[in-house]
Amino acid sequence: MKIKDAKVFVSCPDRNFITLKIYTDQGIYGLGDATLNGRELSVASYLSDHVIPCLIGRDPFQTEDIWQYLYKGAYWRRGPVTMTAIAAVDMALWDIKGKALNTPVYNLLGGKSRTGVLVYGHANGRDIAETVDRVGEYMGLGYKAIRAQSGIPGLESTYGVAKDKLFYEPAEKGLPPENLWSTEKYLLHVPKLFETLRVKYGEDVHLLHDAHHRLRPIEAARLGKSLEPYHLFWLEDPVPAELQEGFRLIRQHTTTPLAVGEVFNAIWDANLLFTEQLVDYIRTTVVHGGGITHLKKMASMAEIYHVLTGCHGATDLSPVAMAAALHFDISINNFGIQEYMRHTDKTDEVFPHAYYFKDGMLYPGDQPGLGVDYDEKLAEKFPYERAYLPVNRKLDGTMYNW
Ligand code: GCO
Ligand code: MG
Repeated sequence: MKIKDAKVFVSCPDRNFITLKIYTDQGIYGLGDATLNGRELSVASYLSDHVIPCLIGRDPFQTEDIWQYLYKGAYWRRGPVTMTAIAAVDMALWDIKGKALNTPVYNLLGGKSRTGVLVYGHANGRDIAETVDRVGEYMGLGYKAIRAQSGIPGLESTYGVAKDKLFYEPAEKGLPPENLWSTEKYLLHVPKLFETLRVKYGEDVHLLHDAHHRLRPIEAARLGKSLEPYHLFWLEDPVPAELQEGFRLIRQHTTTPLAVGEVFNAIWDANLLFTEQLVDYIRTTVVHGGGITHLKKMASMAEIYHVLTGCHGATDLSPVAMAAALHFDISINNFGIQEYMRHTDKTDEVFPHAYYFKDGMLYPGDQPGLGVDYDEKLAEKFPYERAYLPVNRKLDGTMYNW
């Protein structure tokens, strides 16, 4: 079998997605997600202008060799644009392999290690009362794990608080919106949210929280410590993680489990975090982490150091990436949890998929390959619309992490 052609599709069924389709000379095609929120078109160009011409004529079964060719062959290594492009190719090739062998991708990765994939949903509200109600709604929908975020008194907007009830979408049309931030207000507020949640719902539901890279290590240590009585499943992205050593300080002070890595794109972003056991969950997912081929290696390294996976699964990962994540999640031993932010109906119609939600779990389905398709005709109705993630400033105007 040979790769005959490949095409990049750009569409906006409620949000922008970049989808790669690889065609073979035997009529089988594979799909890959290449979406990089707010920087979508650069990955589309990387694929069409630089990667696709090198794929034609290659054997699509050679996932390892093609991965190494694209990684080592570019000379310029790593980075989100490169790794997202490589990931899209890798996903599409695994999809082709599964279809050609008539089996779901998870069977090629080791088979099922569990019956289903535990997921967490996103509850959020403008204040504690609203967030508490939303957590209740998610429990009513069957979720066993729920991330809780709430607006902060004195701040007009903050990360994780949606305009819509069920769908949280951080990117906004037009140029980047500006948010204002106060770490002190945040640190005073969050423990009250989790205290209220535990009093109301008890200990049976897993609760998670995302600090979205907004603290410095000693502040994260304080937050982790103050959340200990409420037994969080995890505290996510307490600090920006370029400085892996920064986690040593947090770790010395708190037993709240730590999750990190949705913006990582390679194993080297996490090696110290693993070898010094500074985190508990690694959040890198297929689309930004070099595909299934590279994520398998990251997860295997994590396994040695007692780190579990908790793959990113926000709405800016298309259903193709979600499917790939589920095949990966169900197959590895050191799976922890999978994030699941629901896509809108329009997105789901453009990407018909076999995976489904039931009783707090996602199931990849048993179609050959990844079990996702792309409705090109329907997608044409939704052309690309420029959108950006917000930027963040401290109250005095200093540029900060969003
Ligand atoms: C999460 C993330 C997202 C990101 C988004 C950026 O934990 O789901 O932090 O909400 O902000 O994916 O594109
Ligand atoms: Mg996050």
